[in-house]
Amino acid sequence: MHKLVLIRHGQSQWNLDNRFSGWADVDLTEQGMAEAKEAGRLLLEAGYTFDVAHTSVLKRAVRTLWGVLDAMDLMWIPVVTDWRLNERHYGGLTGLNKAETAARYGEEQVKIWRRSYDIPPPPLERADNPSLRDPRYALLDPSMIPDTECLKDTVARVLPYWHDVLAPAVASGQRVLVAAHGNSLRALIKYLDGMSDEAIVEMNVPNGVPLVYEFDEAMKPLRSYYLGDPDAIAAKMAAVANQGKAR
Ligand code: DG2
Repeated sequence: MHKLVLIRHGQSQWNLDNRFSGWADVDLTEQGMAEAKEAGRLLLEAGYTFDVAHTSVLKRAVRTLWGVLDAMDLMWIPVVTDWRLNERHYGGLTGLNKAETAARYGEEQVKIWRRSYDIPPPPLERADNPSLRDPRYALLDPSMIPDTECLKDTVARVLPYWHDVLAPAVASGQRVLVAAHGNSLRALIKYLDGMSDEAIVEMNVPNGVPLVYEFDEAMKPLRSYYLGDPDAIAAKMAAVANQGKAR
């Protein structure tokens, strides 16, 4: 049996401020780093170890990975960063407050922008897209850099990373940890769990909680489960869902 551990980064400054983050490179809060360390402690206590770790090119995920690995005394393992694990690009919503956006456009519209499978938020003007001038994307063909993304678009870049990089590593017996984001993980989870476009709408990923997947020898997912207190995890998931409510 093979295992894979996924983790959404701990609380970021813009999670705390309730702002759409997407590709904006916001850092963790103190609570976010504490969540990362706690996740590492839980993994260690449950007997997990890792041979390799993968994360996005955004510091909230990278720093979460550092916190988990530090708590596990595994800072020496190889770490791969890849833009395909980045958060879904939030387009013209990037930086806006989610509750204020709901008050202005309605909660239904914000839920469509946050959770619909194939309706993207309004795009950034191409010329205003800061990622085009960001050195971390310099080697990327500019046509790959989005101005906005719906979950379907995110699936289209996350799944090749799964098929080409992550799944072969897990299948070869490597113990793999992935630190990523709410929606890049929803893209992967949708695929692994065979969820419909409708079912994924109601699925929210809590910050800083390890999610374990078990696979058979043919890499068929057998089951998945979060590590930690179920009530606390349910409360974190509900808090994510409620971020789109007008307050
Ligand atoms: C959040 C997810 O991404 O937001 O981009 O604002 O995981 O990087 O904090 P993350 C963002 P929602 O889709 O849950 O609103």
